[in-house]
Amino acid sequence: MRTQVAIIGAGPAGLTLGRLLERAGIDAVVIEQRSPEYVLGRIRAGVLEQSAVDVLRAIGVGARMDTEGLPHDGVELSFDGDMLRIDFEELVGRKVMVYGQTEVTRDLMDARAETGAVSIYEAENVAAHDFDGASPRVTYTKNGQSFEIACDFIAGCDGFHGVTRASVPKGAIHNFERIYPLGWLGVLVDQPPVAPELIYAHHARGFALCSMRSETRSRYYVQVSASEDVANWSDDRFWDELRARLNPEIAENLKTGPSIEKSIAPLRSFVAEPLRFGSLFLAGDAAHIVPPTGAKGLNMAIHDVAVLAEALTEHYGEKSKAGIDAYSARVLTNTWRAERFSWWMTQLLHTFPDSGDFGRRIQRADFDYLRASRIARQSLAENYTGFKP
Ligand code: RFL
Ligand code: PHB
Repeated sequence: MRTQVAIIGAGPAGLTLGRLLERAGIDAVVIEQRSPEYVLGRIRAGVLEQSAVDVLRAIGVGARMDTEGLPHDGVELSFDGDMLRIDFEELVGRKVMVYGQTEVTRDLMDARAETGAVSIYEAENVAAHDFDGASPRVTYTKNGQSFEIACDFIAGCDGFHGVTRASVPKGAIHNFERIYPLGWLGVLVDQPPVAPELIYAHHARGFALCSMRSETRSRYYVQVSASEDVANWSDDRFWDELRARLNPEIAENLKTGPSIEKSIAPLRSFVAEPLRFGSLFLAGDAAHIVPPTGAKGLNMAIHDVAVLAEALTEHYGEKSKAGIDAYSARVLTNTWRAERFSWWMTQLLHTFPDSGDFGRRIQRADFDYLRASRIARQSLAENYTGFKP
């Protein structure tokens, strides 16, 4: 088989890129190691920035998001039960859209199915070759048979544990990383959200987040240690711990029920540099990871592939290499901005084993500064809703 762009990975980055290229008349194939059901079963992000919403609308997959998504004008912070609302609309004139990653993925999959775009699921032993030379190709096996796709470009959209970044020679790539000694234990429940907006809560017992997927489905998280085993957390234990970390009046309104999903995600900051190696480009979680506190990962993935699609469109249309050459630098500028914000939100809101009394007082001072200063709140709002200079 031959295509113009071989996209490895059918998460939000790969599928959005596929759609962007399809719209630009560029031929692409998506190669994914899991089944469609497995991909849809991963419960992850919930918050889209305006720029991500704009991309999804522009590629014709925004209809369900616009009817079922929940536009939010702000979020609440809670510090040992003291509440502070960050009013995005009033501070920076922007909103965010609460719409699950699962639904974004489903909409993109449906769009591919409708146009007959080629996706290969359950591909094993996927490998990227010769991206340094003139004949890049992707190989894989399926049902015991070997396949090869010759292409012009390879898009590494295969997430943090994918093969593309790992196939770059060690000396050609520099990784920046911080691993936090923390994880988020998340629970999905068919109950109305405890409050109309998201609540990010700092508490001496640890961070908690109240989020949602719809008016009848809620998503909650509590900070746990990185080595925690999900099997130690009965639903009752989870609800007790969540209540203990929230403002008591809010905790009283919490509607609990049997969890329909429960999992632990580790917290990590990671950036690879550069993001282009000959005809191979890294995008999304394959290129960078942020702790989920700033709700940035999915938004960064959509940003990356929008830049990449523009560069490839320029290459095929105007025969210009400028976009391709600028890809890594453009994406890294946005990446480090989001890395800084996600790191800052994480250190403000979590409890760390080694921060001590001094660290806790600094966190409180940070919260009090937000309470007292419109400029501080504006900075948070600007970054959370997606700062693009
Ligand atoms: P994905 O979604 O990991 O998709 C990569 C795909 O590549 C496949 N793959 C391979 N395919 C072929 N061959 C191989 N060798 C392969 N290896 C892997 C995988 O099966 C998968 O289908 O990466 P992508 O597309 O870059 O998307 C990134 C986002 O998924 C991620 O950044 C977000 O989920 C992060 N995130 C959040 N982001 C937000 O913007 N807002 C949020 O509110 C938010 N909350 C979160 C989050 C992530 C979380 N977890 C679990 C890490 C909350 C959590 C708890
Ligand atoms: C979620 O709804 O899963 C979610 C929301 C906000 C975050 C992280 C996750 O910062």
